[in-house]
Amino acid sequence: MHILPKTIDIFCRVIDNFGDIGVCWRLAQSLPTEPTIRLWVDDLISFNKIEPALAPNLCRQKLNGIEINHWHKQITEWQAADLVIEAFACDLPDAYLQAMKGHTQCWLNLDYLSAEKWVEAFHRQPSIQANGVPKYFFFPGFTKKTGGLLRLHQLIHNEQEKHSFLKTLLPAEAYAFYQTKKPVLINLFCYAHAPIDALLSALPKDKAVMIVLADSVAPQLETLAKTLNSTAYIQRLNFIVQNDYDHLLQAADINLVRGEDSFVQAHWAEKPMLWHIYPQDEAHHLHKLNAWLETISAPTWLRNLNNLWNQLGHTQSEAKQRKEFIDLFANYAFDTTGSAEWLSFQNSLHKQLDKQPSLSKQIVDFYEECLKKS
Ligand code: TRH
Repeated sequence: MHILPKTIDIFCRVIDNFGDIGVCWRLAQSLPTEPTIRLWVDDLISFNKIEPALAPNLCRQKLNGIEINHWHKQITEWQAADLVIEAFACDLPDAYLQAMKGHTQCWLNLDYLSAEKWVEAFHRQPSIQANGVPKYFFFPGFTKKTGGLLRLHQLIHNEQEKHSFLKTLLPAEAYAFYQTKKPVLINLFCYAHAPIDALLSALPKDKAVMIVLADSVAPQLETLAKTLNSTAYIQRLNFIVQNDYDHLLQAADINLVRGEDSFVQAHWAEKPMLWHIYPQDEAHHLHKLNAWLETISAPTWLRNLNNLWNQLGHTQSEAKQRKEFIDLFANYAFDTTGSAEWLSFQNSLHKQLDKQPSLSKQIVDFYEECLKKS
């Protein structure tokens, strides 16, 4: 029998894009339902993009059992929770830090995901804070010595469910194309510098392909497709609800994902995936990318594909590298033998990750440990 906190506060500051709120919203919904969970978010407009049921003008509202609060500077009175999750070192208000004294049993800084080795040594380490409450580093990750991953459950179980989901997601004309041509469905989510021209050039001429993407992603796609005489069916969608995006990950044949949250969730979809990682100074993101590829024991072709997907658009890429990407993607995503190998790799990776307790379970277990220590 677990001892659960009575109250959990999750603090989220939106830096840019949708990953910060994407992770926090997913985490809030994946924790046990018994405690009162309050999610404090400084930017409800971004939140509303991934969850349109949320009213961005309300200071407080309840959604899916979670109390959502607009976190702003004018709040002076705080009641601290038993378990406090500070997402990505977002700096809690001074008055809240004071309210934590003698009340909060467990305070976690939930860090960004990285498969780099050093993470294991820092995971669960305390750092003493001025208010006397120990704060622990909590790192999500792919190995036993990390906090695990946010878990996406099976949402689409069979062809019929896939079709009924796509029927509601896609405009009628696009769904008719999907039904009749049975295209390879690519879910495309990447940053602006992705080598879209190379992607289009890798698509087969003898197979139908459909690319589904959100309105703001790869704005040059249609123009490039015209220039390259691509026959791919391109369907743009308004930014969709996070839950629909999760379904799309499982309905697609290939997931091209980015950031942190879509990247993690794509692992559970068991489909060929490429990661377009958030670019960082001094190309640190490439270390992170390769740390992930090393951790999951990716075969060489997959390491090359991911590295090329991230680097081609960035530099004045050489024709040789472009050709390498095009050949690799064409072979492994579309050729029968190659795609079977990729699928089988993702299946085994899924099995391996499935053995690891989820991030939310590890957080709740850690709370119990904190109680024992106090
Ligand atoms: O939006 P991102 O690029 O966020 C990134 C990462 O968090 C990165 O680590 C961080 O440093 C940077 O922002 C500032 O990509 P990510 O993490 O995949 O988050 C996107 C979220 O949006 C995810 O929860 C899925 C969701 N989503 C929708 O709900 N609807 C959509 O149509 C799409 C395309 C995504």
